[in-house]
Amino acid sequence: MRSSTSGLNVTRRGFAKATALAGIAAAAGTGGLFGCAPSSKEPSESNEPVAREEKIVWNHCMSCAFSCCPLKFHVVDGNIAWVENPDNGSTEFGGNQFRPCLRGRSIRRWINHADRITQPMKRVEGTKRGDGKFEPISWEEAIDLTYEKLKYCIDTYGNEAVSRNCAAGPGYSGLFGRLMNLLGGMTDWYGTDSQGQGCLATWHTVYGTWRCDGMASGPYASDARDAELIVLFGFSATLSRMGGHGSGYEFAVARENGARIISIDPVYTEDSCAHPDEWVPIRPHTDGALASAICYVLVNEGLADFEFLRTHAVGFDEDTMPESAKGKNLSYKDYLMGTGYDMTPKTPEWASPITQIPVDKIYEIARAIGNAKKCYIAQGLGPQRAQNGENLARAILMVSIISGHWGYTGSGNGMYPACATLGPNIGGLPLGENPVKTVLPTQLVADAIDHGDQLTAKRDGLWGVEKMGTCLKFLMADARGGLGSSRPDLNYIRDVLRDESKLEFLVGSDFFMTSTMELCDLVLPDLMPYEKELELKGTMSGGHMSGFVFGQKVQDAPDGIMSNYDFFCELAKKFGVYEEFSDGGKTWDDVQTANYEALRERLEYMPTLEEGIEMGMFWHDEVSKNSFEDFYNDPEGSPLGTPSGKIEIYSETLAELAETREPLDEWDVITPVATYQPGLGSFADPDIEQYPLQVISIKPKNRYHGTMQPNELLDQANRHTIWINPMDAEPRGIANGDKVRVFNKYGEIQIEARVTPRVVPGVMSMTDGKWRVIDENGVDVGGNVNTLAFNRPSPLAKHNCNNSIVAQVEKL
Ligand SMILES: Nc1nc2c(c(=O)[nH]1)N[C@H]1C(S)=C(S)[C@@H](COP(=O)(O)OP(=O)(O)OC[C@H]3O[C@@H](n4cnc5c(=O)[nH]c(N)nc54)[C@H](O)[C@@H]3O)O[C@H]1N2
Ligand SMILES: Nc1nc2c(c(=O)[nH]1)N[C@H]1C(S)=C(S)[C@@H](COP(=O)(O)OP(=O)(O)OC[C@H]3O[C@@H](n4cnc5c(=O)[nH]c(N)nc54)[C@H](O)[C@@H]3O)O[C@H]1N2
Ligand code: SF4
Ligand SMILES: [Mo]
Repeated sequence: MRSSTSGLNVTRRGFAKATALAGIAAAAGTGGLFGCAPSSKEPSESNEPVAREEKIVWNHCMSCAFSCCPLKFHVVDGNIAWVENPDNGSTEFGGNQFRPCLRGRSIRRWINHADRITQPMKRVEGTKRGDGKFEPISWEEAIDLTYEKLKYCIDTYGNEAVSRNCAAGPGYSGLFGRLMNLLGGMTDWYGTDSQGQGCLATWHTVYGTWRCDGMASGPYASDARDAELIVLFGFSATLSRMGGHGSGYEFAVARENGARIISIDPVYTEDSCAHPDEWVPIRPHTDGALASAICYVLVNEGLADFEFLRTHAVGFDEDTMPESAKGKNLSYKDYLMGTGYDMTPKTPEWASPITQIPVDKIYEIARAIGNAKKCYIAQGLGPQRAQNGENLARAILMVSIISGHWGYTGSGNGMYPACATLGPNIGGLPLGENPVKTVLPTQLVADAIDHGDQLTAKRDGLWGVEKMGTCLKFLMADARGGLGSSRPDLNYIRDVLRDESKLEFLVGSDFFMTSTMELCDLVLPDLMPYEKELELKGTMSGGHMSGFVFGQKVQDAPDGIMSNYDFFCELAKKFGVYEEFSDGGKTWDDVQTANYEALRERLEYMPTLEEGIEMGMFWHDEVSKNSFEDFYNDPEGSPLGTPSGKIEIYSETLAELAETREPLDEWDVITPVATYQPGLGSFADPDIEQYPLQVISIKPKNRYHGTMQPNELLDQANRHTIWINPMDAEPRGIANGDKVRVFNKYGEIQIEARVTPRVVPGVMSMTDGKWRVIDENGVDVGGNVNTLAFNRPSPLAKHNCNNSIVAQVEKL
């Protein structure tokens, strides 16, 4: 049973009844259903339907970080009855409307789910992390326990032994970091699970610096509207940006405007179906070979933009090589033509057996790109989430650069389309200075627990220090999944966490007992945005449409939940730093209000907070402009941030890193130009003999990774299956709907098979994020793909290689 603090008890039946009554009232034409009419408190003496109070409350869908669609909640007598999409914008084809997808529209099934955790839960003494045995404790006990453990770890092991886990929770606000910085700091991390390798690629090619959105700062997808040709490498926008203001829709508009759309993906995704010009099936991890061959044809046939390469880039050919590398056949042209590096010309004939794309098709794509006046080239984040991800992402960038379809409005820069936004997160309080200098790549958190004292800058990519001085002993996993479902090699992580001699304390905060929460010592329930008085959030879109939601409390939270902010305030009191932590006693609403005022100073056209609340949401059309356009128009006057100020096709920094980094083995390859590297976990992995199929993942339609899994209706609508090509299924006797075991040396999952030609032979595809269920044999019968992935990080970014999996499949 779920109860609200207003004293209204809502069972599921009662809830359905209230909704039905609202329906009757509406049908009977009873006034006051919309717009806060007073509810009838008197029992009705006649058979007249009882009017219920119905009002519309704006908030946003927190499901996918790349959209945050505005939602109009219809609230009847204090409870969500249904969700409507906003009606602002234009319904004409080519116009934009914020249209939430199925997850947003059915969000009440998640918000109101009976499995919400409503009390702090402590792991039962004598059980191990992951055993799933918890007992409820009071908030006082939870605060005391966290205080004791954190203080003990700081006093005993030092601040460097404390950290937080990175992952995707859109509600994350950095509060633990702020508290820790007041207490002497903690080990921080860089990167994301989304685009670590890609960010390194753009850093060393176009930015000259680390940008957390390094891949996602390409032009909007709406730039593609007047493109002649759109080439997408592993970008399933229709799946991963499902809102009406998303890239999927923008590509549909471009298609209707006459663009030819080529989708290069091992999976026949919704994008390939929706824009049926062309699906070019590719073997995973081989985009580097395809991209090199495209560039080879562009150069060989005179279709490259040689003038642009001369004025805007270094390292294309000998003439534009930096002094340090002249005369050594180290230019990109040398790599392509086979006069340097591996001395192999990167012809389509060379790339075809690697990529499994026919030779003629590669020539045809290259010529189409080379001859197009306006070509929008973009890559998704799936391809770079691989062991050879940095080089692969850079190679795709090269297609844009070499063809000259880079930097102007209408080109895609070969990057991930940016999201127009008015400020994605209104933010919390400033983090402050962190006295601890150790910064880990996100991927290495489990390693830092297991053997942090052996991690180094040279081998493991630490920032700030040459070597870490300790293992991690205290970890905060607030508003994040990560360790239990989203990081590679979940069995390794679980083993590390179950050994209590390693991590002393793991605190998590979430709405449900997720796979990550199950591994915690203490689980703290949190308020959802719909239960906070004020929830300010910018939408993000793949197009040019920017919105801002002035979210209001939709309904009361289940009894007993304390917000994350209030929890950290209480913890700060224990440590005697409350005043500093809360910036003089600010409430969360105060913080949000102050941050909004700061945003308004930057964006003067935004309404006042009061006006915004009245409106529910505000939006405007951003002018599409390629973020590199100034450099494109004037490379000398507006140089890039790279050491040379130009596009670095050859990077001296990478050449140096190739010399100074300690590779783990011969698979850890860093090269100064973008080269094709086969990569572990690909068809070139020696393990392929034993585990002959590659496994990659796509984004689930019914979840945001693991978020929203408890919405059973959506779970049924989008069953959790693994896609297998008939050529692989038939010899194994696997038919559609069969239960299969998928296994390799890292673990085993059990899952339903979907036999379909929508995935290339030799590859299986499934969705990420599913919560694990470990049976008595250690098999993940929940079916999380990361049970099969390896823990080893990529060569340069030292990030997660979730798509680098080889495995075998058998019918159960
Ligand atoms: N429905 C839904 N939408 C989401 C999310 C969600 O969980 N659910 N998550 C959000 C998040 S956090 C992110 S980061 C974005 C990511 O958004 P995207 O980058 O669009 O999605 P990915 O699933 O990372 O990968 C995209 C595609 O890469 C393909 N792919 C995999 N390996 C290769 C390869 O080697 N070569 C080529 N050419 N293609 C390959 C996959 O088949 C997939 O179609 O999505 C966001 N949107
Ligand atoms: N194999 C494979 N692995 C992948 C990927 C892949 O494509 N394939 N994709 C990767 C990508 S792109 C990403 S971003 C990661 C995502 O990795 P995760 O972060 O693990 O994603 P979620 O499962 O959505 O977990 C986020 C959790 O935060 C909680 N949360 C959200 N908001 C709040 C809040 O306000 N307060 C609190 N307390 N909790 C909140 C949600 O309920 C949810 O349980 O996974 C990565 N892992
Ligand atoms: S596209 Fe993403 S943010 Fe928008 S409604 Fe769907 S899940 Fe929610
Ligand atoms: Mo992501």
